[in-house]
Amino acid sequence: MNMITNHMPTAELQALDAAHHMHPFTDNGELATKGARVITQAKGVTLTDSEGNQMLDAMAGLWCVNVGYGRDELAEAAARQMRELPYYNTFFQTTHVPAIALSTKLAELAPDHINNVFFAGSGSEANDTNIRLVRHYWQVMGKPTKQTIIARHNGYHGSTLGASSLGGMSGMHAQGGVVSGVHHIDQPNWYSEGGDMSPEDFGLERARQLEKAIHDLGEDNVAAFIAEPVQGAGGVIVPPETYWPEIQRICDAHDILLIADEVICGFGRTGRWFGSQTMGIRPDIMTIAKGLSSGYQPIGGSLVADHIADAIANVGDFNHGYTYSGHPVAAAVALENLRILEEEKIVDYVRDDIGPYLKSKWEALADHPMVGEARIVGMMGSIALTPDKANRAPFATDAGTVGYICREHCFNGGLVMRHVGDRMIISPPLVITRDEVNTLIDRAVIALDKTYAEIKAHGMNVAG
Ligand code: PXG
Repeated sequence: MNMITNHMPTAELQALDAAHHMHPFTDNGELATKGARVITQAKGVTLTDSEGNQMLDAMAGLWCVNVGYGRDELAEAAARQMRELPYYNTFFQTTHVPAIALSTKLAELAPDHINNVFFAGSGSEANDTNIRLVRHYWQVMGKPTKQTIIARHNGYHGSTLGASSLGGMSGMHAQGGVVSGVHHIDQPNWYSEGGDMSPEDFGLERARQLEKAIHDLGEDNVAAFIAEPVQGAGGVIVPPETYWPEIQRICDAHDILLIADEVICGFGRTGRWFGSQTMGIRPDIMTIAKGLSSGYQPIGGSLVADHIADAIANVGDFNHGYTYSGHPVAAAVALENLRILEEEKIVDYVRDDIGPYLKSKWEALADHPMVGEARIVGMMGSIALTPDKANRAPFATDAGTVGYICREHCFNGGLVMRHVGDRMIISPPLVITRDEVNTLIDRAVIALDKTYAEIKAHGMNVAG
């Protein structure tokens, strides 16, 4: 049975959307004149819109549909749980089976030193939890001045005020400001910022900015460092190999908590359960969301190391929590999603099979005359567009102009590939097949060729 809204003409749906729906990260006035694309169905890696067009979703929604669309088991888990117990909270000394089962499963999957989870409804909420958690922890530890959190420019940690303050997106900070006590250092983006340095030297230099910041702020004032193992929304920035070991050394040497924001990297995206494992780091807290439920339900959380969980137990309440912390339906769906990931060996598939296959195809895109680098870890990849490969130069046009042209060619050619500035990014469902990867690459090449032809025709293929 079709949903009733699917019987309406696209133009009517778009008009109602334009009249009443404020979209995230969107100029709603501009969108109203254009009309939003209406997605009506999805199966596997394929989206269908209200006009019947099909597109290969190389973004897994918003980096989250790890097991692909259309898994009946997840719908059934939700329906079952809704009938049995649609809602109850986990405040006031109560709990319920889905929250118990999911927290137990997460403790099993997480690194050995991490055995507790504080649930939230999203990645943003979880990062807000982290701010309060680490500050509370240091107070309990008798070091109340350790309150500042160091984060990175061009990092993304969410859209609530706390999470956007941790993030390093200046366009967000300009609208609504930031909370106090967050300090940003530079990102390990060798391609754009490495100049003449080798990637290895640059990785060390950027990591040592953390040590300098700790020194400048005073070790007694710094609570934690937060970063994504591989930056996602910032453009899939893969750090040089020297970066993370040096960051770990610095956090250990200065008694700084390490928060790995695993919202994108977690649950198989990098070919391990967590991006921290791929990067060889030992975080004290891991932020999770997205792939935790493959996006079928909104749920996030903070995975918390034993030494923190133990320290804040038996010292009074942690005055924090959300109505939907550990929501039973979301938890039941997440648990079923983890069962699918585990039983179908999807993380191994990424590490040993489809990840290496995609990598070989993706890295070959670097041969295209407009591609300055192609990077990929597991199932998250990016290419940098450039008019001058040898010098990794940006275009003379405003950043994002060429990327946007390329994205439009992708969409019109049946491929959802996003742009961040002039980087094109992918993060497909982990269950994508080899045939579908071939289709993804074929469509990406067509879009690159069309973009290249278009910018040359308009005299835009020049360095700025
Ligand atoms: N941390 C990371 C690393 C994320 O990527 C969040 C936290 C926040 O999660 P919630 O569930 O509150 O959205 C994210 C979210 C983009 C884009 O344009 C990326 C995200 C969200 C919206 C847009 O790539 N990531």
